[in-house]
Amino acid sequence: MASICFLLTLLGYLSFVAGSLVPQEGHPNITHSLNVSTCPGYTLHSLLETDTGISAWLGVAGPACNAFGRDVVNLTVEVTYEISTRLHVNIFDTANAQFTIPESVVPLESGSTAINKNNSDLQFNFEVSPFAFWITRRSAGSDNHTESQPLFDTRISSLPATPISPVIPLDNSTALDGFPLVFEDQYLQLTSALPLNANIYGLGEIIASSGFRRDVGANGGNGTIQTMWARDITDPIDQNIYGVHPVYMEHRFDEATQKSQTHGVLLFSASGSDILLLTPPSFNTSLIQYRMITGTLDLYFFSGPTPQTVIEQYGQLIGFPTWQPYFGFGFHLCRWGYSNVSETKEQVTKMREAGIPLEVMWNDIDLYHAVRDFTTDPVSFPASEMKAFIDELHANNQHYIPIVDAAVAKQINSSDIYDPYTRGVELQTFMKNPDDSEYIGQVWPGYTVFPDWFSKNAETWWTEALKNWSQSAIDFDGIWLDMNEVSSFCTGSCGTGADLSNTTIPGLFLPGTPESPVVDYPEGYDSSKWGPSGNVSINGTLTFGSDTPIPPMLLKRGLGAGKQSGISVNDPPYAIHNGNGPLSVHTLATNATHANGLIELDTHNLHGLMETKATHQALLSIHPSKRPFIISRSTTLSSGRYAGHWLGDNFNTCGFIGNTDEELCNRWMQLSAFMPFFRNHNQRGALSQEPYRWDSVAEASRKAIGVRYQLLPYWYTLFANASMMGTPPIRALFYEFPDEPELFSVDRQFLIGREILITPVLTPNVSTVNGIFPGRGTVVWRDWYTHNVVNTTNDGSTTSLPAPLGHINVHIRDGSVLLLHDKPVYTVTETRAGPFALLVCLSNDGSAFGTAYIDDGETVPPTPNTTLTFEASKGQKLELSPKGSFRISQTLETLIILGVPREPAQILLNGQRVHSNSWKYIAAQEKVVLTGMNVNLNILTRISWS
Ligand code: MIG
Repeated sequence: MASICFLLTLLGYLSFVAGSLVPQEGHPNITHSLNVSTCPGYTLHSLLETDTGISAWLGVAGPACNAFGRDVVNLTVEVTYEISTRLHVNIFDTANAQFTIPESVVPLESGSTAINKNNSDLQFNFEVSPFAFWITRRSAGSDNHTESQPLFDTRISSLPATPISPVIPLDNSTALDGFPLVFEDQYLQLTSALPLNANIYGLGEIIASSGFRRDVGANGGNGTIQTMWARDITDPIDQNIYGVHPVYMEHRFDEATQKSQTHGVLLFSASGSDILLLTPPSFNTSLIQYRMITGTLDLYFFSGPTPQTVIEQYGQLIGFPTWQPYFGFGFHLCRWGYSNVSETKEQVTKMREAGIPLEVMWNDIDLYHAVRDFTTDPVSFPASEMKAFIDELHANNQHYIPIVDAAVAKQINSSDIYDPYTRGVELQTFMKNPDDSEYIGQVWPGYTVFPDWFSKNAETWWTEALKNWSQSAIDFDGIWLDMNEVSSFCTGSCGTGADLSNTTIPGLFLPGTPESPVVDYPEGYDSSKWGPSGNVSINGTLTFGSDTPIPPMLLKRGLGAGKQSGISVNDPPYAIHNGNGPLSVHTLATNATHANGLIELDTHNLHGLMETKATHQALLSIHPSKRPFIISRSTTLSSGRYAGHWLGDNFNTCGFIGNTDEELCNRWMQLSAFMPFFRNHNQRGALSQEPYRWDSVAEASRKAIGVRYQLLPYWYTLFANASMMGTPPIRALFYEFPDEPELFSVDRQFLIGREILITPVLTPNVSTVNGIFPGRGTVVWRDWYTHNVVNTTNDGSTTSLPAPLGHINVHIRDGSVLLLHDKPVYTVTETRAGPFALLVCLSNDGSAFGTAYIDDGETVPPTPNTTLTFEASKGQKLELSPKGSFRISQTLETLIILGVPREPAQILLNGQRVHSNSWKYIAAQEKVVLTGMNVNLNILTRISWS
């Protein structure tokens, strides 16, 4: 029988497991919790060890505790040394009854590879009873102090029962007696020691109050409960949001040697879960604890040893990011509330009149007829007019992207023709209730059904719907996937037995309607000056009044904990800390059923990925030669193979929720120009915020977009490297400078690739910004605009930079060579057709290096491509060498070399003296500029100066 101990109150329990985690109200069904620490753990009974790994069999080590489900008696542990940098530890129920992510959903690159364990960077170590394991780095020890502590260590589970040390004072009556391995059908728990106050990054998707570096509960931090449950919610702080990524990176720095090493840990799971980071009082380690409600404990360890290599190794396993088309890097304009085709067209016209490049025009659900997917409204967006409009965009080298919502409208009656629904019923592609009836939820169109991505015909049906839409009216260039967490506005199958003709949703009004005005203005907004429209040019003088920083949003954290009950998949015994409370709120009930019998409880977190994957396939089938351009709101492990992501309903800057103002939009348009996906999107009913609305924003946007478009070959190369090797295009400063601890928490600046440092303004009403310049004085950083060398500090402290409104700080690292578009014009296609420029920033020793990946920017790889390598060396020479089969038709016209200390007497281009009219020297920036070069990039070119 179950030995269940109702030991602690919720509060006591939380402080017990989570140090100083602050409990908050909000979770409806929590009254008490169980003491999992008394669970028996497991004993290793038998073992088979080979050169490439270990198979071990475990049995439960004592009376079952059945804490939040039933203890699984027999477990198997498979340890595989897959490649030298990756170790796989899979702990699963020997009976194989638990849900695991099907290979068809996330095909891992691991396949059946295995290596001799002696060739692995990582080592698996274990203890028999209670079973515990720890992962070490083979190279650790001798010259390396950073990792005397194992990378991962579950021996925390074998802390002596009583008396225990150290004692955690709880409610004065209870003491910690360990963190045993728990493996039940509805609850799994695994705990590992981390270094005290470890540097942990990842475990998304989250907007964490701690910032990029996660709060492990040391040094006065509260610790972290990261809940993994995809959720449609307007960007709260510290709660689960749209995506689920149970992977983290730990960066270890050793004070003694001043050196660092990084590793990564992936929990390959789709389970609803809580991942806790905590430091119990008086512990000399911090902890990570996984608490899952389904699945198995399937772990992968990546040895790094740098942040960048960890990310590459992770990509190598789950798949690299998809290839993006070149146009995707252009500027995108969108809003919810362009209510008809002429209003949409008007944006395109106004953008052109203002000279602000517009690459892609978008429409939101306003486009639809009766808010139904794959339709156009016959009155406001007639198909013929949309067709003509999109044709015109294409003729102007511009693009068009519409939204697709995840839920599909249910037909109201038999005279209501809606083919995507009837066809789906025919092909059996929709989710069911446990009794096999149709699962009916509710979204904007009223009652809806939901694609069952596990059903046999789902992908065929989806492709057909997208193809019909694209051919009949909307010849799209990409697809925007919204609401795919998946979102449903009612609880349970609310349309079952209901009056289907009733499509009004009680209490739910579109934003901007009289019932739901958008009243949220930026801090300091003065409606008496700017009126309700806000779109008043203020001629450069900021009238914004306050210089207090924007306070963080303090939203309630939903709180869950264990609840003993019978088996009900709509109400699992352990309540993860879902911000919405019960799992089925604002999404499908967890008892919704898939064609193959799988329940939503197990598969919920995969919905977005599966829809994205199906859409990617559909787009390939519609335009086989074109790279699919997709953004998805919900993502999980491997979503990047098929699509990009946008941030959902973020609060207003020139972002989504609420109203914006001129200053915010100005800063935000400039910052976003240095993000991979650059889109201005707005809520229905809020103030208009297109960049042409204010003179200052228009000017700031033109300037920042100009820089972005110059840098497109650089962006494109970074993304090619991501698709080929998993190298992250956007980098935290410490990725590039891993031994500088002052950078470990820096998240208000970032690097694009290795070379470009962005220091945005994130506070109102300022004209300077403090930035840190990594390298502690050993790196020469030059201003993008002036080419002046920045006077940086050598102690890792910050430097104050001028940052008037309309200026974003961009700096270039030395030792770099950047291929640029020489003269950006209105669209990406036209910009691409123009000549190139090359910017060389010599380091102090006269060297510099760079590459550029070039192909047609459109067809699906493998496709002809050429990599240009640029190398400057001490002998005052520069070599440009091509490799590959793609013919580059644009010439190199301009070359700028920075860091040439003296004016050269002569410059040679392929052995020929360059005429003095074609180059100049500017002493203040140590700059040589060559113009009108007409260099063919398909052949080796040598330039030297002396
Ligand atoms: O319930 O389609 O995040 O970008 O504009 C809101 C309307 C649905 C949420 C998306 C947002 C989009 C909005 N959608």
